[in-house]
Amino acid sequence: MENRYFSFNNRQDAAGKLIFIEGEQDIPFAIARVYYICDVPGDVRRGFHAHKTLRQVLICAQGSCRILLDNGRERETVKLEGPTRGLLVDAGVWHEMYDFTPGAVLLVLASEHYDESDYIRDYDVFKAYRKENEK
Ligand code: T46
Repeated sequence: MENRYFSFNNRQDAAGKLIFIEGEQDIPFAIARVYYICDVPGDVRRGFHAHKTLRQVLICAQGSCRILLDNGRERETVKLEGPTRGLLVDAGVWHEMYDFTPGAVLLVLASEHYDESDYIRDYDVFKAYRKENEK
């Protein structure tokens, strides 16, 4: 499975670190929405869905977590750590997020506004959707 990673610009000096990300320049889409996930207990798994059209870049701005990615044929687990590293989760990829360290903050840049009808939350439906769309 070919995952796409980003390494974001940062300016660091004695006063700390500043990281900046520009839509359509540093990532391959315009940013329509930003959300972040925090206070996740270490034994909890989130996600369990794919999106039909939404593209997202995930950044573990604080701490670390693991992301399971599944394109319907292959599964892979990625460890996300550090505010300058981004992972593209493209449309049609089943994903789960887990192993959040205490205080971890998962920042998400999304290509679209929130739309529940874009979610596929059933794994069997996801498999059938992938099969149908690969024809
Ligand atoms: C994703 C992964 C990485 C909203 O009302 N607006 C929003 O923009 C979002 C993202 C969520 N919500 C609501 C929908 C649910 O009632 O917040 C609640 C929790 O969302 P969900 O259970 O989908 O959370 P996760 O962590 O399983 O998934 C989230 C995103 O929803 C999803 O798009 O790809 O993070």
